[in-house]
Amino acid sequence: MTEYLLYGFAQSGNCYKAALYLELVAADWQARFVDYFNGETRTAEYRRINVMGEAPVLEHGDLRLSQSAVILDYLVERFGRYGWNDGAERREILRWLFWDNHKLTSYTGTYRFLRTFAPATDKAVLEEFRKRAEGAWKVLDTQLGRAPYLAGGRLTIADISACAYLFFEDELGVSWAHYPNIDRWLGRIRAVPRWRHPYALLPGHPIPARK
Ligand SMILES: N[C@@H](CCC(=O)N[C@@H](CS)C(=O)NCC(=O)O)C(=O)O
Repeated sequence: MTEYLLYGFAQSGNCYKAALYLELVAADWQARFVDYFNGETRTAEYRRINVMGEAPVLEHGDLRLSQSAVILDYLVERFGRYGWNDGAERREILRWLFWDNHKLTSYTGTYRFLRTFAPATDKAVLEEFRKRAEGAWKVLDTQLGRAPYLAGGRLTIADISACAYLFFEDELGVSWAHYPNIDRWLGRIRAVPRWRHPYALLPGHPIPARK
């Protein structure tokens, strides 16, 4: 049995945030596939695992955690990597984690879902989410023009969180060449030893047949 069990699936950038951390630190972990596209997160059994009905969930011994930012915070506590050295750094990391969850991942992930996975999407709704995602990408690009990583000079869980959905550029219909600071930052993250694309790290790609 492995030490860490991560409930997740390949299309989920939120699950990838935890998976990427575990992989980068060479943790003893494995994935437990969540069949999101067949409705598993909406079942009563899954709601007993996570009342929020979301993946990722991380199990470590008797502990069961949800919310990717909480999982990343816990993993920093366990492995001591990609975290903070003092209170000011911790607050800066938290600032970007909250921003990512609220503005970057939420709009980018929803836009990608509507564009790539939803059976039919109203054009105006799609355009609205694109506009909001682009607003977040501009903020990110500006910050990354000031420092190589979100919270300063080195990779932290803020970057591990914020980068997740941006590796799906084909499905987002974006070329990061239009956001040169994001482009260079994604290149730096890709170059970290043990980095893998979400579709290579978590089970469920391509999407299994509908039941
Ligand atoms: N803020 C949460 C978001 C998690 C989330 O939205 N997960 C999606 C998959 S990417 C999910 O499981 N959705 C299930 C549903 O809404 O039914 C986190 O960072 O963990």
